[in-house]
Amino acid sequence: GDSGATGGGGGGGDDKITMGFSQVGAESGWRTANTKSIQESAKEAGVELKFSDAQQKQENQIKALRSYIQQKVDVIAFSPVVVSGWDTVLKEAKDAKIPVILTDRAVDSADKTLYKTFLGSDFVEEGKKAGQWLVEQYKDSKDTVNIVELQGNTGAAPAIDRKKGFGEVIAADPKFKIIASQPGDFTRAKGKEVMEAFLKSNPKIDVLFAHNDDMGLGAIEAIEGAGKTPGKDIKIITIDAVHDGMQALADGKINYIVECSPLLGTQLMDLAKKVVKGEQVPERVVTEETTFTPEQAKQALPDRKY
Ligand code: GYE
Repeated sequence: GDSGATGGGGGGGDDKITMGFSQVGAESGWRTANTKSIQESAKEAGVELKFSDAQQKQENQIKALRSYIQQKVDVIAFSPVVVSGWDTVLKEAKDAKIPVILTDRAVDSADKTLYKTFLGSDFVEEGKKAGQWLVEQYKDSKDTVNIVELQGNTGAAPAIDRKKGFGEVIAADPKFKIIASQPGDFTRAKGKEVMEAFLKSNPKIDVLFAHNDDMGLGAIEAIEGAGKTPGKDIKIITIDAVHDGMQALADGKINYIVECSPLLGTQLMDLAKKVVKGEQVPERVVTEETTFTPEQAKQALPDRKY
């Protein structure tokens, strides 16, 4: 490599840069689409990608980051499984002069110089949109609305922020009660398992708020298994809008989906090239997203890319 003024690494020659990317895992349809987007965009952008899957374990991510530092990649990007506990390894990257880009999920490090930028969605806003739909749905009713919540993996930015945004909006009316809230780790299997437990201990559940489509899809199996009709007996709101979620929405089993885009690859490669050149980048890049009703899901499904 001839990195010279481009700093950092010993990755390829000429303009070719090497990126080390540590992915959370393969826990959901969202994650699969995100991985594909990053791999395809790297190819298109001529970025040499070293990719590793941490299977939702922070220790695996830290190991991957250390190995990228050792290999002297030009830039590191990663989607942190939880928000806390990154300062030491981020400091190591900084000392090695390797720029870091947070992708999709944030860290809670007080020292903002440990990374160059954070590209991803506004998860608080997503939670708020979910809450706003609910408030609108029940605006003419005075009865208590019993809500159960399936959270993402404990300590993850989207789990913390979606819970916060949703909670803030529904707090405006005391008729909304979250009667149970547990992590379902963003997976279908855990979503099903936790929903089964919710159904056993709570005879009257009106609404399920699941932090992603996959947990909602698992919960649908649990609800059907308990002899109830998802979307009718229990209203379901999820976040992501991946294909299987959109199909369930079109089929009336989910009532509302807040979109969270996994297609971050192109923007990530653009940012990577800039930070490697030492150019200024915004410290926060927020993805643009929408919401879907069943009718809108039917319209959108044929053209959805994931
Ligand atoms: O919503 C979920 C995935 O971090 C935004 O992680 C991402 C979330 C996404 O497992 O499906």
